Amino acid sequence: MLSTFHRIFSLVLILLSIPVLAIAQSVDDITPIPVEVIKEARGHVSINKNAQIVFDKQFGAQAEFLQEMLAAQTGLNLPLYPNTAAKPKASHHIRLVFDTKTIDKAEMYTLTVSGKDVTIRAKDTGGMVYGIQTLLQLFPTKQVKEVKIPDVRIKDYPRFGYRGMHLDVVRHMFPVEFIKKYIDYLSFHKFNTFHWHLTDDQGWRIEIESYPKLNSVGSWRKETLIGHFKDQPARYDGTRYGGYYTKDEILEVINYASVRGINIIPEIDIPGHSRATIAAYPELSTRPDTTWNVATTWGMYNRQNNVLQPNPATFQFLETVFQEVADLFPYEYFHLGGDETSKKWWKEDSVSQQFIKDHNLKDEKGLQTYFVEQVAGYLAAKGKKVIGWHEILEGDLSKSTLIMNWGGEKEGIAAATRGHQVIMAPGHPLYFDHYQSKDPNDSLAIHGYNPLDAVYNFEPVPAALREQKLDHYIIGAQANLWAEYIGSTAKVEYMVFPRMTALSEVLWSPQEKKDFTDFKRRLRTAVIPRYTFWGAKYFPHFEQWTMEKK
Ligand code: TNX
Repeated sequence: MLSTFHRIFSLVLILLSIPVLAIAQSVDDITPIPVEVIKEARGHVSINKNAQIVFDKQFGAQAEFLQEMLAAQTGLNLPLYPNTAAKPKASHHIRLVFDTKTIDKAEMYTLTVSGKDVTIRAKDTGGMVYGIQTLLQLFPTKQVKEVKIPDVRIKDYPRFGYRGMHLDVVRHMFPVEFIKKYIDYLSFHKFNTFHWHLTDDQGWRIEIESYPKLNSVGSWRKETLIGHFKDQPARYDGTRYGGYYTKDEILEVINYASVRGINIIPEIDIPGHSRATIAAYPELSTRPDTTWNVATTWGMYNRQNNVLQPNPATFQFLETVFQEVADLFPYEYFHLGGDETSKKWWKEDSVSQQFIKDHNLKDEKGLQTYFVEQVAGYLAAKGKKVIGWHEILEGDLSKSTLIMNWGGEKEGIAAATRGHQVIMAPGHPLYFDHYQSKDPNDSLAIHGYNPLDAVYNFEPVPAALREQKLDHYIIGAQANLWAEYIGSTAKVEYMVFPRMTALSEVLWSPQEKKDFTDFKRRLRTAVIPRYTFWGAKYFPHFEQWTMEKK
């Protein structure tokens, strides 16, 4: 006879044992879908607290990353051992292997679950991180004592070398903790680039030592517009708004991103979008005697003066500031903006007109190119290459400049035909600040309609370029998130999820493996549970709102 105590005791044991052994998530749910998955019908590898993470020295930081992520996701806290060190015998391992022999592409990884081990092979940080992200997708998002991962062999690498997400931190600023979270979101989705839009008319968001008024004046605006910028009459909230990231905070983000395989492209937007700059230093404007305010509304183009004047003080400023920022960021590329430079203010300014004559420039477009070339020169002195929005092609530009095209196919084709590498970031469908539904009650967005299927079906390489064998000029694509109408981190998530997940598959997976129906299945079964696990908001009505739905 069992005593009551024993009965209760065994009941407790049964209850406790429910989460002890969890079945792995299905390999069929991995998103973005991998290049090759070979399921082996044989067995499985059990990962429990006795398993070890064994890493080659190149991947020490990624081993810690895996340890941390796995512990947060499942409660399994596995010990770490460098491959060279003596270690206690363990029955199972997760091995992070540096391998330049079998891994023959950049950012590639293989993931093998077989025998007693899970093995990830890569030859660069990106590849290892993506292998880890895939592995983490095979674990459940709940506390477990042990997971059985079925034997499998995965071989995976990206379709495009540039896979970016942008974030505007000017119109609204987001805390450093959220910037890190955003980087985690990028890394999960196997993106490799975070484009950080740091300056604009409505504020400077990066600490600058050489020109301190950029922060004391330029980082703050008196108030912020309420509602859409076209609403009449315009209404303002009456609350001072602003701030900037210190250099220490930026370094913290750079370190965080580097462990996770993410490069950062900082953007300082010139020679337009410079209202915050001229508010701090009016001598750099076409009306040096004016007291400018940092912009409090949106959509300044041709409506309010926001351009730099070509004068010696301005070029001194640009050289000093761009070089100061270049010293902070360890990457190859630097974004100098160049979008929406209104020619109107230069036309009205005698100093600018004289400068155009003195330098034998054709017109205001030539002046814009002059600015770009000057800054490109300052950055070249620091070993950097430049990226600019496609409008910088209005003039004749050196071929090493990378073009970020927010126009359509036409602009992309024009840039590639002129021999520039191009990142496609067309307003339709890759502006995630545009609506994802036509529901009049949907949360306020700028305009436009970019539902999930438009993003998923987007093809970065225009057919015309493929026919002319110029497709290699398209190095990838990026979605942009302008923050005029994005006042909270929850709204950022709402606007990017699930569209960013769709873009990740456009950029990572082989074209022939894409399947929107299966993608939506994976969204429902595996990705949305991730958003929930992260505590992230997302747009839930993506089935209902499609390109057909007018
Ligand atoms: C145009 S696209 C801009 C941004 C705005 C955005 C709103 C581009 C390079 N410039 O300054 O925020 O439209 O969608």
